[in-house]
Amino acid sequence: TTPQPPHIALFPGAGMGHLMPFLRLAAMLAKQNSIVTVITGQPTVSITESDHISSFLHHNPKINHLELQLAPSFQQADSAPVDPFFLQMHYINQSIFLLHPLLTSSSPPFSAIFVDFPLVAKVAPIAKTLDLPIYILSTTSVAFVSLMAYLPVLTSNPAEFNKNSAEIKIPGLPPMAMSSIPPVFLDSSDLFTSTILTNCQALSEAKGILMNTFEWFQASTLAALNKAKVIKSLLPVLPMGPLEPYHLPHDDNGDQYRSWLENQPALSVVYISFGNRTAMSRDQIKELEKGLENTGWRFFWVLKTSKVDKDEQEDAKHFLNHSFLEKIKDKGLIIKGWVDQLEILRHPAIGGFLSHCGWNSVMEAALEGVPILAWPQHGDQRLNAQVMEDAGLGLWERNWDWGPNVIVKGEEIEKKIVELMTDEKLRVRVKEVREEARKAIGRGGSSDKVIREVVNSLIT
Ligand code: BUP
Repeated sequence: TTPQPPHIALFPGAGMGHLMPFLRLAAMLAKQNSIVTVITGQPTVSITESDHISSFLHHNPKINHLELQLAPSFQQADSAPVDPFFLQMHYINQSIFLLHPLLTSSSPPFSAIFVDFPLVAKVAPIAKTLDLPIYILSTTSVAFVSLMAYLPVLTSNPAEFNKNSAEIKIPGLPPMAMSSIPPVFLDSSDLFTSTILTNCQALSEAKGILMNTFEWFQASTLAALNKAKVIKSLLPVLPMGPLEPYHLPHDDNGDQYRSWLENQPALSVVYISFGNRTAMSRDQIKELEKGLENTGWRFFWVLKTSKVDKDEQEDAKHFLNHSFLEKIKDKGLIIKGWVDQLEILRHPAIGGFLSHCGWNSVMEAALEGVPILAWPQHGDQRLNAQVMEDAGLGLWERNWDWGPNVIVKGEEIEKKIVELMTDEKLRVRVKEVREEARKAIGRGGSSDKVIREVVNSLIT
């Protein structure tokens, strides 16, 4: 009999930072002749997610889509006190009984399911009854995965893991500064923390953790995990990134910034984005304005002023100082709303990236060879910033913080941007990072081999 291509289900949780890597992997698998079905919780939290899913499916007609319809009582109330993206993960988990019928009604039958970490504990028993291998697709760094995997041990030892600890020690890894650990990890009843703890218990149900990273970038942490130094029973951690970007045709929305970028000299522009769910305070926006006004460098700033795009106010000008807008009109562009980040990072005018260090952003900067100035905020971002700095992809000013009580001054921002844009040694090193990233995903590279091995193991 001729071998049958595997049919793989991909099941992301909530937020663009989760959706993008799943769709990237979906497109890569489809190119390698797998049959691919993407499962999404509906309705999504943000308009950006639903628009992006539609456009992706429209341009990838071979990829199938199944919707897990969340019960109306689980759909988001407007004034949810908890982060709406975490809440959505919770609602998807609450509605997971709908997954079994979705999986069994599909033809040809599924060969495997690749699932987001926050969903694994609920999906694993269903996959087991169907005899489906399950893999986790991680959306963060290996460092943060190690921390999550070790969290049950940490929380069971409050004498060493408390707010007065200076650092934590995970076997096989360099110590981690307590300031880089999300403070909510000290509270096991917090929704984010309890979700992680619950899903850690199901880690051994999966066959492996697929990582959007490459061997060269995080070699020592990968080795520590895979040699079972961190957690004895941990499953294989499989670096298969940077996940390859797919191309969606332009929509007209981007015409303004595309023509602006075309008119900027090479390596003259700092690209500024803190991700899709990070709203900056008005006071911090003022300081960033001052810093940008004084650097002399050109800039492209993607401005967010609310967590969920539905709540965004129309006009960026509303938030910015009128005199600032006048002064910078020849050298700066401010966009409110979604941009094609990867296309921007790839543009020859871009010389640096002021970033929150969401993991996808770090991998995209590595792939395009753009040095980062890290300004992490919460969650995995400080550990990601550390990994990024250790790999030589950029700079991180550890004193910079976010939040109601900390405002980073304009002069400091100005100084660091100048450093980022003029550090020639860094630029050389970042080219090397880019070469290594491309080698990893090129034919026969370390990441390419991993993805082929996983797919081959699913062919029947
Ligand atoms: Br914002 C923004 N365009 O305008 P991270 C983001 N992205 O293409 P985190 C755009 O979204 P979240 C925009 O390239 C990356 O692939 C970006 O993921 C893309 O951030 C993804 O960098 C964002 O991992 O997610 O914090 O995980 O943006 O939802 O906060």
